[in-house]
Amino acid sequence: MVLEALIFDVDGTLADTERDGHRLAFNAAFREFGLDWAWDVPTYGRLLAVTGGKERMRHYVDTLRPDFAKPADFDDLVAQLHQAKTRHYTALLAQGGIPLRPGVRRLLQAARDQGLRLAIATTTTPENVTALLEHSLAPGSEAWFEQIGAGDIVPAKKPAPDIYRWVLTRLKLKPEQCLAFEDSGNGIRASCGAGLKTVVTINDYTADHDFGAAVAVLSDFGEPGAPFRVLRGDGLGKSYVDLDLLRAWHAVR
Ligand code: XBP
Ligand code: MG
Repeated sequence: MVLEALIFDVDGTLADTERDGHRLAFNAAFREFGLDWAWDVPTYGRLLAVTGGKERMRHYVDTLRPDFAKPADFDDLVAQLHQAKTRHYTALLAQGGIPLRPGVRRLLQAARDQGLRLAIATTTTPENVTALLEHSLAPGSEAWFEQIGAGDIVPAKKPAPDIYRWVLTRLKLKPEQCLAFEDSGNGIRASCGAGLKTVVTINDYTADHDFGAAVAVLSDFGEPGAPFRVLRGDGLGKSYVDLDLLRAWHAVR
């Protein structure tokens, strides 16, 4: 089948947003609310096992803060904290805080030039996607993506396949007509669960996750003069990901 569309995860895939983005924004929200919660780098790595910011905060309290006396309106508190966190995170992005990962801009531009359709399937909040695209990709670049599946649009977040299925339905495409791009174990369980061939670019938080189902696992997409490392799969002698390589991976049986 012909490759028609590329579906991208956001956090960890388009940009390294977790350690120095989301984590800092959570901590700023906790301080704003006078809470003594503070997520250091290793703790946040463990908390990433739970996708979704609201879900992650609840998981933190349930597993690591048995001492915290939950107020009767705990769900409200979580919702307010999450709104504050989103405000801190989008402000950080507006300051140009987080660059795209190597090769992301080039690949998106090449896909557009060649008429491949683009979409997003992410666990994060829609405002965060808009802010990242606007400030780190290009003003107005949200319009490059035909469908943006984000946040609470489906109740079951990754590793459930629902967000990918939602995007596929809206694109009116079969999984065999697309490639997905992910960076994490939860992400690839979601994409592969929806029947999508998946290319993985790892990061510090996800390097030891199980990517056995990936068609290729890479250090990053690479750039001319800044080659990627191929950790799994066949790089076909290339030093960076281009559309020919994506089409070759898409054709792998
Ligand atoms: C991203 C996430 C999100 C963000 C926070 O996962 O796990 O929870 O860390 O987002 P993926 P919100 O890359 O698999 O989509 O705070 O906006 O929920
Ligand atoms: Mg991710």
